[in-house]
Amino acid sequence: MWSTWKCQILAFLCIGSVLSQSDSNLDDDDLWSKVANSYTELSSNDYYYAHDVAMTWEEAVEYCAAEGSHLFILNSQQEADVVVAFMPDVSPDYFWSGFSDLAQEGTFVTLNNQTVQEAGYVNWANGEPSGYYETQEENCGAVESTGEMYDRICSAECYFICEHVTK
Ligand SMILES: [Ca+2]
Ligand SMILES: [Ca+2]
Repeated sequence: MWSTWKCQILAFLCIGSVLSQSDSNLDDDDLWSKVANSYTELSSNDYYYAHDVAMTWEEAVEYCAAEGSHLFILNSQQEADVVVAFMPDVSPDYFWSGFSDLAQEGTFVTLNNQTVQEAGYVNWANGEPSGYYETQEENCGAVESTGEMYDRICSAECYFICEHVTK
């Protein structure tokens, strides 16, 4: 439980200047073409970038979208294995992932509106999803460097990994 608290005190960076308003009328392919070189292809046509700034879950969703990407979504054990190996050695060692139960309490869906079961990877940590931390709701998805899944307070500021699948 201390790691949730620790995550919240990582609020040391301001993202306001990172997302450029002028990019808002570019489509995903244009956005992606600007950042593709900085991503790592971990499996065929599947690219990732681990951002070393801590943001809230919704800010991280927007940040990835501004790169023509999405918060990473694990679709198989094989993908989990390569992404976990790719995770930088930071503390706390978990990363925002593209799933939440913001729409319907208790039903965790990905940013593509698939349940996590449909997406293909379910590996909750012991006692997760817990729903609450003390009195605060936990609705946003994170994956630890063990590959285990957590729900976390959405306004906590955490590191995150963006994923881009090429067509
Ligand atoms: Ca994926
Ligand atoms: Ca939790």
